[in-house]
Amino acid sequence: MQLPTFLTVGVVALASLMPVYADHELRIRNNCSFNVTPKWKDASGGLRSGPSMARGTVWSAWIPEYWAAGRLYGQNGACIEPDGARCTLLECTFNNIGFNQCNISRVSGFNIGMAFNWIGGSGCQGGKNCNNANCPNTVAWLPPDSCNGCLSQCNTARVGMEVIFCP
Ligand SMILES: *[C@@H]1O[C@H](CO)[C@@H](O)[C@H](O)[C@H]1NC(C)=O
Ligand SMILES: CC(=O)N[C@H]1CO[C@H](CO)[C@@H](O)[C@@H]1O
Repeated sequence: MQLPTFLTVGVVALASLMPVYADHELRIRNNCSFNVTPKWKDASGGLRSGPSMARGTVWSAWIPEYWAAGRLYGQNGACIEPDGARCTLLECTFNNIGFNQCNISRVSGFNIGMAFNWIGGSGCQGGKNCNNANCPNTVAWLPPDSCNGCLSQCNTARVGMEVIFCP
């Protein structure tokens, strides 16, 4: 059914007035000696991109609550878009408000080291640091399917996340 134009415009206007519910800061720090471009997506969405980041720069994006099957990687020319095949991934699931889980993954490959920490939050588990292509399954999910405490959980709504490229 085709909605009348005035009704469609009204619905879109109403939606844009609704508050952005509970976003998470995604703070990215590039510590690599070369430029890296952060790329991220979720199960439903297209690929999003930050700027090409020089060494020592920090940049933030905001991702929505309920970020389901979210993933992020640092594009340095090695990653196949949109899913980041061949590259180190940060994978997260925020299916329910305040129930947030992330892990670094080498399942698709490894291009650069990556570390991950929650920003603030209460009772959060510690961050993870996979700074080389042989990092163990305590800090990253390894191929084909091995994780030994590599998940990190933080049950605080709106908690932020810091990702460091080349920690
Ligand atoms: C940045 O990289 C250097 C090595 O190049 C390392 O010694 C340092 O700890 C890293 N800093 C952060 C914040 O990860
Ligand atoms: C919570 C979450 O996204 N976990 C992911 C950790 O990495 C493995 C392997 O890449 C994924 O299968 C999980 O979904």
